Amino acid sequence: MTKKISILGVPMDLGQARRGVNMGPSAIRYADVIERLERLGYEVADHGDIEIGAAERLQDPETNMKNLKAVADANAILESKVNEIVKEGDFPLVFGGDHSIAIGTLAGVSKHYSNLGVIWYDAHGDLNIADTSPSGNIHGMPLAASLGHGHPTLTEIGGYSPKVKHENIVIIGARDLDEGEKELIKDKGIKVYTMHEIDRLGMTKVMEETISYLKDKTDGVHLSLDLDALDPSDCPGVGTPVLGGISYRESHLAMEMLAESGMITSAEFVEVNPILDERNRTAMVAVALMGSLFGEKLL
Ligand code: B3U
Ligand code: MN
Ligand code: MN
Repeated sequence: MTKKISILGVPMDLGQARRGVNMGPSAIRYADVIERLERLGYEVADHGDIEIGAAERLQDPETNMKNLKAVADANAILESKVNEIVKEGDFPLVFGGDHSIAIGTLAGVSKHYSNLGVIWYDAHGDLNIADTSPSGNIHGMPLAASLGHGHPTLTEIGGYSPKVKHENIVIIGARDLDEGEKELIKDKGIKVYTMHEIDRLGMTKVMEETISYLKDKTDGVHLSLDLDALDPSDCPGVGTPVLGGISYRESHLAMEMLAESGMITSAEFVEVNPILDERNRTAMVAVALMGSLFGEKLL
């Protein structure tokens, strides 16, 4: 892993309906992320937040997608910033914002790899397209868009599609999937570790399998970590909490195993909503997990 980390905040809340997730980047910084990473020996450059335009909160009448243009515009800016960071040889570490920003992050990262792998750590699949989405919220669509499914306004960000292949992704922590998402998973044979497999196999085995599944066929791996993957008792500050999630301890183990693997080349931590949180706990969990991802050890 490179020793230089470039942080980018994306105060985006237009991909979903609840206010406050735009303050996620501030909450994460407030939880001392820079100090924590510097203590591990990294050089950390904070590039600040990208600007999110004020949008009319409108359901696009043609597409059933909320704030489509504003979400796409922000992701186009994010794509170019992330692209620059990777070009410089730095590790891009992106703070959300809602999960719709993964479209721009992946667009900026993926052009630098011929076979990017993606670990999608989430209670949800984020595999909806407008027709299958129950909500019209774009934060439920970024993985589909990155695979090339859905509206061209989203799939073509960065000027190319797809950003990732179906066989190069692993979803971990799923426990709330819509019907269309289930069909896509079955149809394409997407690798998913639901809570059932995590309980049954244990996180050690899940991560061993994930790492060996991606290791030989990818030349870089992006970690897209939605804090709602964790149980709401550990991470209450998220917009769509789902009971029965991954524990704080299991998540640390997962991050530690990824650190040992040395395979992660970019990451984002999304859906931290300080308004719904208890004393910034969810942001503090995010920062603690980043510590483990970047090699923090007790002894
Ligand atoms: N699958 C639902 C709910 C959802 C997706 N992502 C989050 N919630 N965070 C949807 O609206 O697409
Ligand atoms: Mn998500
Ligand atoms: Mn989620």
